[in-house]
Amino acid sequence: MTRPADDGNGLVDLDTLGWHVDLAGPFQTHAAQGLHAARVAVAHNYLYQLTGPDGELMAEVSGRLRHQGDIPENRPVVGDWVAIKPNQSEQKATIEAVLPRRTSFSRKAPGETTRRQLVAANIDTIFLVCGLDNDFNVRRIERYLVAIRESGASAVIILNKADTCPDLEAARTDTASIAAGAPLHVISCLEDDGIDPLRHYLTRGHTIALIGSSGVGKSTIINRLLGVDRQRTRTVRPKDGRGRHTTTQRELIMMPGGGLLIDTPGMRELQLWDSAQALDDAFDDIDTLASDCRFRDCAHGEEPGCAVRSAVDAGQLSRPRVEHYKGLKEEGTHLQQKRDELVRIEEQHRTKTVHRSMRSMRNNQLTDKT
Ligand SMILES: Nc1nc2c(ncn2[C@@H]2O[C@H](COP(=O)(O)OP(=O)(O)OP(=O)(O)O)[C@@H](O)[C@H]2O)c(=O)[nH]1
Ligand SMILES: [Mg+2]
Ligand SMILES: [Zn+2]
Repeated sequence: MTRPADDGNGLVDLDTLGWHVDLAGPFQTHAAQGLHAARVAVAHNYLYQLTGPDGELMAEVSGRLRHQGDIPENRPVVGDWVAIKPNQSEQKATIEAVLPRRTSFSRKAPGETTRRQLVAANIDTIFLVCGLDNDFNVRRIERYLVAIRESGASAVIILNKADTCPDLEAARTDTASIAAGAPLHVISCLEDDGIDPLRHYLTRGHTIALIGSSGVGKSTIINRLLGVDRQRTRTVRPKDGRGRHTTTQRELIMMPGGGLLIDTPGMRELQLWDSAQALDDAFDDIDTLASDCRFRDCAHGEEPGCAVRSAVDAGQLSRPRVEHYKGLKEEGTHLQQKRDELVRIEEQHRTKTVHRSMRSMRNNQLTDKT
């Protein structure tokens, strides 16, 4: 961890670390049991690097929490506030509870599974970083904006590698048209251009996570803001311009002048999780028009009286954006069906187990009587 101005003993206060007034209530019962508060800086598998008023500690979760951790969402993630029992002499601690999350960025876990994966918690702002080289893709930005909306954090779009882009104005205009109110920064880490305005977001206790594909320059931005090459970076592959997945863990970094940054590994895919409401919010231009469609459940296809289609035909709305919106909606519906199916199977399994144990209890009672 990089330390901000501390109390002279190397210890950092809660507010500097992003403590929020809403946590005081939930933490009270833990404080009454003599537990302390700390924040997760790095989450390894069942081993956590914490930072807080007790300094930097390695921690494991308590047996009780480990049991609850069978549900992945209950496991602490980077950015979480936790209640700990510190063991100062060994610079270790036990995590007894995860405090309620104010915001959390999640996605569908990669692969065939129908589970949520929590990426980071208690983030105020997400820097959505895109490269203006091969990575540039407004549809991908739209997708990320939905996930950010769902997280509860606010989005800031950063187009990096301006030095590689032959038509910056076109990239800026295309992005601004889908930004849905998110501030947009066009920067170049290579030429040290546009970095300073990003410092305005680094206020005391404010947590910012950098997310985006591999190789877009997330770690480079952190290094520029820090003024030292703390995070490892690596060139993109010359063959296709893709990143090499250099950052391998999510890590909370305190900025010397205030604020906290979370570096994250580049994402290969971002599949949306609870997206229905967030999707309508992030595409509120389409959602607003949809209220003028003749049918309430209009799918904006061939239906008569479709206000969305009319707007596209009149050149007031981008066709690819509408198609993408429809695609994301379908993706959400499909995922919801799979999740409902999973709940049904798990319910069936639970009922079977209960019946089996009731039957075995009855048999035992009969045996006792004979
Ligand atoms: N041309 C150019 N290259 C840049 C710029 N910013 C970063 N890079 C280069 O892009 C490559 C990838 O940067 P990283 O910071 O490692 O990217 P990352 O997003 O952290 O990637 P992962 O950790 O794999 O997710 C490095 O070689 C950087 O030097 C820029 O503004 N212009
Ligand atoms: Mg990185
Ligand atoms: Zn319609």
